[in-house]
Amino acid sequence: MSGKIHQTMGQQSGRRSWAEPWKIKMVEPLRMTQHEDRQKALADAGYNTFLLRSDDVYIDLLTDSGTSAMSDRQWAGMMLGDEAYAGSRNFYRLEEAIQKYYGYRYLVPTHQGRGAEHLISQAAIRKGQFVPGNMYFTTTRLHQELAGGIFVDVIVDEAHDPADLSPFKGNVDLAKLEQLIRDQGAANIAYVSLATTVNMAGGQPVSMANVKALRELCDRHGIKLFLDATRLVENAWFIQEREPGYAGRSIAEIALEFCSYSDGAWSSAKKDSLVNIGGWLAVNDWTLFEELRNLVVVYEGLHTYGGLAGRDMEAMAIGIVESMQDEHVRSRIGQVRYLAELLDDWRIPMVRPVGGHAIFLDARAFYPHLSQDEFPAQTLAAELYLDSGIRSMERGVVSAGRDPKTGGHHYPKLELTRLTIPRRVYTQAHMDVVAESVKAVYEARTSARGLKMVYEPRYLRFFQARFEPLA
Ligand code: PLI
Repeated sequence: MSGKIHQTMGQQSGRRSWAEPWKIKMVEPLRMTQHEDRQKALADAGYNTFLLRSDDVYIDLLTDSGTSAMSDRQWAGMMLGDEAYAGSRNFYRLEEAIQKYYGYRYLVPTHQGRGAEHLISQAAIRKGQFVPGNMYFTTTRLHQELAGGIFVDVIVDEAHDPADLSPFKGNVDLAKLEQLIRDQGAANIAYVSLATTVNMAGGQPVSMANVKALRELCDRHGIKLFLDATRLVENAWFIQEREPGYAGRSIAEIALEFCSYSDGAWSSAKKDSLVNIGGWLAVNDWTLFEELRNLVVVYEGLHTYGGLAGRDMEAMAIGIVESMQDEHVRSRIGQVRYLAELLDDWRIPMVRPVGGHAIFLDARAFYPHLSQDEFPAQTLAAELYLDSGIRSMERGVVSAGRDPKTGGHHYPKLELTRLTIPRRVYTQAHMDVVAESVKAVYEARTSARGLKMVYEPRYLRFFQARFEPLA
């Protein structure tokens, strides 16, 4: 699985390919399907890729969450699970890994990322307070709103433009944040919520200069800064690649420095940390930790397991170490870029620069004849599945949900379909098949008719909404 990218992956001259720093020890057969099978499966699923059975999927690019392949060391670690109710040795191993690689003092494990989001939102938001963040994420914003907070997007404008080539499109616009503080008063800001590589913007990174400046701004106003560290490792890679002064620093060093500017973080370990389940919350302040430790026993489990088995914590501790190795991140992002280069050859519209975990196809550019009320990104995900059995997901108006005040749709500028690459799972040949299917769907773009929503759940509607094709 060598890559054709060499210049962009740091080689100086001549063709020197990169390859994954692992080999395959166990395989899982894939089922290929026929067009008629897929037509039926898609209709049964209400044209929502989340409602497909995975047995009906060929290449699964729904998400990189919990879908990565664990290493032999992680599987061996699973056998070392200490399933004691309290004080499992695996908790202490995980605590050590968090302290070493993320630098925070106190750890609260949770069953996954949204468990951690729930706890931090309940502990740190008072009803009516504002929560500025660098673009919303679905579960993050929902937990902030359920705790009575009001999310305010303070990301740089470039993030909303899929064609803008700025290197750090995940940055906070400090002027927007200052304005919010001036308008509402620092006491009415719960905390700043900073995502590392911004998922909904296309996996765009935050620069070290930006988080440093943010720290200073927060200190001036006495405001806390918490990270969503779910894809911090990928963010560190972009800093190493793009930010002056960081080319010679390791991913682990960069990640640790990044965290040092924050008061704490939460994470879905199902992404960067290479596990199928798990999450955490870690802070430096003892009083806040006490409150979180109080809440975790109500909603997740005892503070030394947080809804996880001992074996899950062991796999996570090992996954954290593996995720911070430069060669791992290089091949992970290299594979995403390999796919991007193939798509580029055919001028497929997508978010640029390409982010760390996925290709985000620009569904507006695919289907300029469809309005956002006809769900272009949902349509594109359906068309891709019909063409080849590849599963992607919508990241547009359906994911954005409704404004809790007005009840109307949020209409995000970005209307995207995400091809998310699980870590250490698919080969370069799979990427070739994906690219060819995207090309076929792009070539048939003028015949796409759009969808109407016929069932809408109350929360996080993109997971369970149902659609029908427009006549
Ligand atoms: O899916 P969870 O509950 O482990 O994590 C929630 C979550 C929090 N932050 C960020 C940036 C995420 O991307 C995230 C989950 N993302 C999913 C499931 C995804 O498909 O992107």
